[in-house]
Amino acid sequence: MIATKISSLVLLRQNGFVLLGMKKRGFGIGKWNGFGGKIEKGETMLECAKRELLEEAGVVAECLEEVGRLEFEFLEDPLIMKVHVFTSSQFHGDPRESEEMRPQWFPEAQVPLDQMWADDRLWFPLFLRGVKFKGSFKFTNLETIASYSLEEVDLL
Ligand code: 6U4
Ligand code: NA
Ligand code: NA
Repeated sequence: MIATKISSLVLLRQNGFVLLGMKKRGFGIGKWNGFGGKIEKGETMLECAKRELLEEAGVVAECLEEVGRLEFEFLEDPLIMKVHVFTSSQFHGDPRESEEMRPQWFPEAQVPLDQMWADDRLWFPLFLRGVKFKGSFKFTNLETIASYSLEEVDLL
């Protein structure tokens, strides 16, 4: 049996800025990333995205839109990670630091791609252009992609 882990990832945008969080613990520690986490029993993907954003950044998003689907595999690890990427430019509350994340707004032209997951370098340009995307990435370790596919799609 192949185990699958399903998680959300939320990237808020406003006035030419993107909100990222410095991950303070757990998977991806030390990297800037969107906010998100594993789906819980009985919850939809959208509910998961909204809950994780509130828990990790203290922000309530209105009308999150799903813009991307990503799949990750690591060499010699049978687990497949599926990540649903959401965005919104409408939300309530000022981002505040949580136990998991330290939020910071970055100008779209100065997203710290060298301190993010290696796949972000590949799909962030599509995200910033506002197109939908699907990608699949095989990592050899936490920093290196061995092979991948990435495409723009009309429907996810
Ligand atoms: P919980 O407690 O569910 O929040 P956590 O370990 O933070 O646990 P997890 O394992 O679902 O959550 O993944 C952490 C977050 O990082 C999710 O939002 C998905 C995201 N993520 C994982 N791999 C990624 C990758 N290669 N590129 C990327 N985001 C990734 O941009
Ligand atoms: Na998380
Ligand atoms: Na979480």
